[in-house]
Amino acid sequence: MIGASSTNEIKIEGKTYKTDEWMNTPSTILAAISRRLHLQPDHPIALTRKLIESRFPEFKTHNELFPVVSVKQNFDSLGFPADHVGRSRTDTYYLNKETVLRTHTSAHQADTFRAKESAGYLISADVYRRDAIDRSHYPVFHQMEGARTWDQDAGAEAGKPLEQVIWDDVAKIPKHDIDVEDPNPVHHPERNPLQPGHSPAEVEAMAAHLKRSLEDVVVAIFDAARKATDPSSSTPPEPLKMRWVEAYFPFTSPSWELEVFWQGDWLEVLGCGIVQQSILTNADVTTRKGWAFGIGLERIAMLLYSIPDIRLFWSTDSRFLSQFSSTTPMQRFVPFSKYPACIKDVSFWLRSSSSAAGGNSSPLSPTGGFHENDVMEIAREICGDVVEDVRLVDEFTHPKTGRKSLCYRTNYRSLERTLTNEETNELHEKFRQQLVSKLGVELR
Ligand code: FA5
Ligand code: MG
Repeated sequence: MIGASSTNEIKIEGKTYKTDEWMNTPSTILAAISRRLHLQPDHPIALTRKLIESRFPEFKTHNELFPVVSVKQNFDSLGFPADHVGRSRTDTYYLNKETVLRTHTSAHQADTFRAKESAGYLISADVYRRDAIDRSHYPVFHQMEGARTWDQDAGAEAGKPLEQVIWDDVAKIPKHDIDVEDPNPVHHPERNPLQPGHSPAEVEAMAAHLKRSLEDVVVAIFDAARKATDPSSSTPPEPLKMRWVEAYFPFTSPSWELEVFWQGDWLEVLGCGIVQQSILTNADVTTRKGWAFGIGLERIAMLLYSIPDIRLFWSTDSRFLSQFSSTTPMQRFVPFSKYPACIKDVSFWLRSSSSAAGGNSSPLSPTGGFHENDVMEIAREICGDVVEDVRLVDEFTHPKTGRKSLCYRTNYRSLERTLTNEETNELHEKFRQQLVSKLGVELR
């Protein structure tokens, strides 16, 4: 149950939150909280979660953590610098200055480490972000966090160096024969440094354990996808190609991302790294070191079932839901007929910087700055799931006035039916008008 009242309070599933000028969460987003796709027994997100969980049998699982968290949990506890873009209202849904919808499952790292329940844990949950609109990005999606730590005295107790204890654990991970691209050194002094107190040998062992565990997940997903019956008996799934790339997260070092080749392009499926020791210390876990990862469940489910568009996960159409079951053998997804696309452009002038600096501020961008995520949010607000993607197709600056013009191309297409002309025209007109009223742009 969601309710807003004039007293600047909002009620979400029985909990009351004060709202203030930081509030930027639309009711369409709040409505997603009750869906809990990762807990619906026959939903592909839940089935994907269970398949991944089965690769980590000794890990403790947490699947019911509430999505409203503090800025402290989501950012401060993880060492995000005060000026990190992730904290901005253009990227994150706030209820008030101190309270957000979690942007990632890492928001629960500190608390889960502090509970000291097990050497390994998994957290699956819905997460919320203002982001791009396309086939693999959605403002609400699901992540699974995983972490595994070792006591730094474990080696001494076993009469061998700690790295050897970790390598012994690496040997327990199922082997695969896929050639994985990994051109990066395990650590790099500037780009991907070791932490003080971490020896190169320990980090190499932890990195191997982390990477082998995650490769095992992707291989298991592809094996399941290959075995899945294909009722339409179309082309077989693509051969598996994966690569590791260096990454940066404030809460791990060194850090990496894993990408999988999918439908002609590299798709990022997860981020991971060696946990910053300060997080463990702040969580009162002073004698352990280890790794953490955060995986996008939709991205993995798309690989597993050949689901072509991330919006489908939110569909309540039985032509989608009836294709997934926990009791029958896995089937690849058979797309129902593809309905026609309707492409429309909108071009506009940004407010010139002089007027932006004046009092002419918009509700979404009180500082007068323009952010593409605001365009995305307006499109989602008006069109819901009828918008397939929105992309910048042209950009230029007037040589005399210095004003900047942008052109966005919107692809309107329902997954469930053919849209009428009147309907798309009406949506597009609303979209244009809200760009003006909310962002203060001038249509061309
Ligand atoms: C994170 O969220 C980090 N918390 C991951 C992490 C955890 C790193 C623990 C280190 C240690 P990132 O923003 O890259 O990282 O998101 C992780 C994954 O979520 C991505 O690889 C992708 O699979 C998925 N993802 C991100 N944005 C979206 C989106 N808008 N829609 C669907 N999936 C997304
Ligand atoms: Mg990423």
